[in-house]
Amino acid sequence: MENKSYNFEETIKHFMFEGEFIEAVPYGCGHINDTFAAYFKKSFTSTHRYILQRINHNVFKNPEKLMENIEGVTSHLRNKIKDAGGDPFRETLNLIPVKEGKSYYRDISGNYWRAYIFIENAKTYQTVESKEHFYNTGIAFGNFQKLLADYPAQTLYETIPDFHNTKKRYSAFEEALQKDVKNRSKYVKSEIEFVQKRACETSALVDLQSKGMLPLRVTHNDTKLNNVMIDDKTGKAVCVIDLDTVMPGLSLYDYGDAIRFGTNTGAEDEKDLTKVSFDLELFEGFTKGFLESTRGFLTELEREYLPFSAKLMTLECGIRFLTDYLNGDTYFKIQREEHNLDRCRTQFRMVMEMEEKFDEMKKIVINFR
Ligand code: ADP
Ligand code: GN1
Ligand code: MG
Repeated sequence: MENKSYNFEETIKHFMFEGEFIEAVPYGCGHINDTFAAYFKKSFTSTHRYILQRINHNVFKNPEKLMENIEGVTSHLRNKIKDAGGDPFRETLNLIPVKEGKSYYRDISGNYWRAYIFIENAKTYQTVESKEHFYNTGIAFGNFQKLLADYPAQTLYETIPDFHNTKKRYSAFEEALQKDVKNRSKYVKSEIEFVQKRACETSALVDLQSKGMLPLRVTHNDTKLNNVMIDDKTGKAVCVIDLDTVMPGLSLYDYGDAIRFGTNTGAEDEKDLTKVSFDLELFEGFTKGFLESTRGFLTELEREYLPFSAKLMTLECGIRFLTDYLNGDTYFKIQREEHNLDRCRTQFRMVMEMEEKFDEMKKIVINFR
């Protein structure tokens, strides 16, 4: 996390937190928002914590509308969870109200803050621990779509328009390449060629959607492994978090992006590409969970495109990292020079392996019919 100093004392005064504020420490490893664990003292012996987040308003241009989405979606999920006899304080995010009556606080510097109940006795993972772990993640993301299937999608604000429009992501890459503001294109000739060779594939899903062949659903759109909290005791998924990009989208975006991140045997930013490979066993685990929890509503064409979506979402993410590298690292947080380039290279390695194993991926999906 960037070394920014915030006036936490002032910010926390506006939320209906319980107890006496102790400190806020950076938490998690997202690339966009700033997340903190805020600790409070209730008595001499007990402390508790909340999640406190600064919304990145360079990325999310309208935080007020974004928060309306989150309020609507979490309250819908809460009702469904209650009806099913689940725990509404643990199985979905719960916003802490702000004293002025809103769900967020805007500080004098223009930063937007929100807070959530901290889901304890559960955690997120940066890499998959076992096939079972990824199977449970598949269930969680499939279930998330199922619970939101009757949500009025037209009321959702598009927090980042065309977020998974891979065709437009490709155009943004071409524009960055043409401008080449940092004069970096000369260092990435093979990566550029890699993307250009696959240009014609980038429009496949958006074209099917615009022809009405793939249905728009309420989707999460950022289905990284670390956006699912796993219960420490049971190993089962407790809660899908990070709801900033919940928007109308394709089911395939959620499936594909989860496969992109979770089936990588290395880290997303691994420099040593010999550690990066596409794990077909894990692919099978997630696919099983996702197909089990979406049974009954996924269409035949959606199922058919699952393997392709995994490859496309991986290519898209690599294109985004490469674009940001060419633009001078203005979007994703970086911790080192060439961080975006390292990330881009892992994605392209994964794309290559998925291309090699494409027939096996297809067989696995067909097996779960
Ligand atoms: P980002 O957009 O930066 O990825 P997230 O909303 O995913 O931010 O939060 C970052 C990390 O904080 C998560 O990976 C998770 O470990 C933790 N986290 C987020 N919300 C909660 C919560 N309500 N309870 C416990 N941990 C949380
Ligand atoms: C960002 O915020 P985080 O780290 O969960 C990005 C995703 C990318 C991901 C790559 C709003 O997700 O789209 O897939 O990085 N989120 C946004 O790691 O752009
Ligand atoms: Mg996250």
